[in-house]
Amino acid sequence: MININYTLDNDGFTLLPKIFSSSKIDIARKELWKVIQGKYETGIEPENRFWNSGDNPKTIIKIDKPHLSNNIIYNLICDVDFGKKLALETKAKKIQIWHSQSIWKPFGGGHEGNAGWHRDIQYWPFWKPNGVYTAWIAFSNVKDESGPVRFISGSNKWSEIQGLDFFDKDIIKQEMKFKNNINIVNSNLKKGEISIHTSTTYHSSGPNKSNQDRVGMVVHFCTEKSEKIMIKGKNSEYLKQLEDESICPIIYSGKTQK
Ligand SMILES: O=C(O)CCC(=O)C(=O)O
Ligand SMILES: [Fe+2]
Repeated sequence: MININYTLDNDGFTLLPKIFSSSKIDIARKELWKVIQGKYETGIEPENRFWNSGDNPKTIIKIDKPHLSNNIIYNLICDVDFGKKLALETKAKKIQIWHSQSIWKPFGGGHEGNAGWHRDIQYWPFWKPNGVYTAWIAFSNVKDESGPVRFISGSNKWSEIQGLDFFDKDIIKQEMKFKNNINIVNSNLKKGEISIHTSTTYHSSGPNKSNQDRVGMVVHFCTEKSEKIMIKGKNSEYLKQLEDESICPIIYSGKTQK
């Protein structure tokens, strides 16, 4: 259920009403499945695959930048109302998508479906934490039993906890690093609804105990307030892609709305 009281500033996340129609989502979900199966309509491979045909069909399926491989997915995340909503919520004048992922969690996979506790900024050495966010678009109805993304309210203000990782499926062990009295909120969304979280908000997701796959399209975006960090080595040129809107579309460019 949507609780509009969670705010990016106080809680580090917010849950928003439906933006995408169910029919649009259903179409995009079918296209996403094609990308997962290795069928690339544009002829372009996604940036990275953490699952391939023949792998365990019950484990979490993560594909990076599926929007490169399919125009329906690309067009969906460029939706004008989506861009406006992200700008409104982040009080930004410009919204540019710089990365995307699909996270498909099959039902019945137990802990294989887990995504371990992490904050997104830990994977982005080239960004300062402020002004970079993640939107999660529900491609299926997500309930307590589906293994929803869950956020620790207020963890956007915590200092970093070492040793946490998305790919660690041992969530119980990870949670021994947390203090008592943390407030974990399930991001239960209907198909077409979205959540947004800041780059420093801790989140994870557990097993999908429902009888339907839980499917999310993850959109990482920056704003005019985002600041780059110059780094050396492998990813030193990563953000050069921002110059290419076929990879990093600007989906809102206008006045501040709040
Ligand atoms: O979909 C999930 O379970 C994890 C998503 C995630 O890590 C994110 O949206 O940043
Ligand atoms: Fe994440």
